[in-house]
Amino acid sequence: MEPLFSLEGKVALVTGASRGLGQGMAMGLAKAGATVIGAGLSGSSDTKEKIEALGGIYHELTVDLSDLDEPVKLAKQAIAITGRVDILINNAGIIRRKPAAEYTDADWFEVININQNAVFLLCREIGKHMIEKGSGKIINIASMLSYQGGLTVPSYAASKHAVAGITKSLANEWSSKGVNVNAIAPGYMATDNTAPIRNNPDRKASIESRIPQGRWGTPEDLQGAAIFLASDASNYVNGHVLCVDGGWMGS
Ligand code: GCO
Ligand code: CA
Repeated sequence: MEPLFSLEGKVALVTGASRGLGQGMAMGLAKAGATVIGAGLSGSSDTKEKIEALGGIYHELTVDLSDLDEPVKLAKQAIAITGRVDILINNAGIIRRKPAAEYTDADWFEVININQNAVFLLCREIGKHMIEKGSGKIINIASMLSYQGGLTVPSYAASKHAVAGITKSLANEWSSKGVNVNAIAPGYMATDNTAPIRNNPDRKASIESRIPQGRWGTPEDLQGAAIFLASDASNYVNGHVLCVDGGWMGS
């Protein structure tokens, strides 16, 4: 592999790595040579098998990021495994689909806690460690709803706008300290998150008709962007939100 993109010798912490986009990005980083620490809810996951089948090294940590004591603990546990974390992908996220007037307090706060508050706390904890060693790559997972309001997903849209804000504000502070903070904004991806809208024929057709590539994205579609933003190839890229969306944002 072109050395600029190599992650040989690097250690990556990926949240929500047990399936979907997190699993796809974890596999991408492993293919580029990184040791991956995947954090997720307890339960079955085939990420370890998949990464080991690629010849990669994978460590699994169990975490429930709805508990805001967990990010600090997770950061400590992850750093303890090899003594370092060079790459952080804040991917774990949830969504609640309901008209705003029917939202419960939990529909608001649980999404904000996982998608926004836990993201900041993990950035802070791992960021401190990266600042100390003078280098690091943080990749936050944003969304098309970092730009748009979406339909009946108000806490998700708010949290994803916040992810873009966290990314830009930390980039302003940490770019001079060797820590690159960027985000990936996936487009409409065929994962659990979008199953309800893919199961609604009208919504599915209207989304597909707006995607210039004419298809839903897959976890593999994020691998190139993740490797780029995790590697030396992006050393002069800071505070950027990279849309990987088959053209959605321009359409
Ligand atoms: C929606 C979708 C989005 C996607 C994705 C878009 O209802 O508009 O579910 O929320 O999940 O984040 O990038
Ligand atoms: Ca607690």
